[in-house]
Amino acid sequence: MSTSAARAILQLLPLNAPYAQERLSKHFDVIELWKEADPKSVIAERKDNIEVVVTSAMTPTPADLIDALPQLKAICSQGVGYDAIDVKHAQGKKILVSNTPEVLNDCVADLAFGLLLATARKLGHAERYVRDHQWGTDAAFPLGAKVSHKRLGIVGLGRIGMAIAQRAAGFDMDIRYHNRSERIGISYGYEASLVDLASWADFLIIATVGGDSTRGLINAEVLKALGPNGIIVNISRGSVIDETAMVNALASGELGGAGLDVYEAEPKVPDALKSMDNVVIVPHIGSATNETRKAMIDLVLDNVDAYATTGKVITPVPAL
Ligand code: 8YV
Repeated sequence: MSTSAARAILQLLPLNAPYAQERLSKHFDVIELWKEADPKSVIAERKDNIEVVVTSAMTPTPADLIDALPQLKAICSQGVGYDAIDVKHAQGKKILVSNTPEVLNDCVADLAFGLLLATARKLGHAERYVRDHQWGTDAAFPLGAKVSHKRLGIVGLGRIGMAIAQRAAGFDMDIRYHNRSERIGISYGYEASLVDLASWADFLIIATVGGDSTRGLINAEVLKALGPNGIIVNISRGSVIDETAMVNALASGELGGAGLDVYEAEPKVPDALKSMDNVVIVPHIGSATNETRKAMIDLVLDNVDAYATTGKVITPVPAL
């Protein structure tokens, strides 16, 4: 680590691309904080040079870190979600914050549909049934639920929500959505009441932002309205669903099934979910494809380059 007075970048996590470090060090002296034995003293020593922080959607970037960096001008994050970054605090100090929207829409929407199909058609359970040598035994495999031509409710009709709706149209599904406000010019039906949407829907896919504004949005009442044949899919943030209420509803049969990519306290997954056959659980892999992760990393690097050369970022997080 160089102690020069060069413009420095504080990188909180590795960017898994062989060319990333070379691109970052084009404009900045790169501090690879995850390699440091004593990160706090490194920050104290270099605080007057650090202009940029590189972080990710799942890497905490709190106000006290932001306050420890008096020269900080930009926070460039890998990921579309920014609930782990104190964006309001940063923006209050005129610090730019960028994320990586759009480039992951397809893969996250594909996984949402994969989880819906896997849960409705019991793919995880069926896989275990064959691997556990039950096929051909007396234990008949239970029937699943049809997906095509069913009613899909989307909670959070943003970029990823729209990509999910596009896929649902391919399955001839009826689509309605709930947002904080109705979107103009959208052909899908708007439900101002989340409970009404859940009562109407066969399946509910959660594609909202995370953070305080949506914490516990999907509560026991909404889950009850979705019902014993209903299936919930979550590819946004675990905090959006009241996880205890969901586990109880699944255990009592009040809720039919769940396909989950995100959890309240990742990587911790409630043990109760692990023994349920009507639940599909995967480890936050929404954007985890070679193509999409490369595109996300490239957009982080493009944002850093843009800041270094123009003082602006390409994909700023909206003002909160
Ligand atoms: C993570 C995500 O970035 O983009 C988001 O908001 O949650 C994911 O794409 C990814 O899992 C890396 O942490």
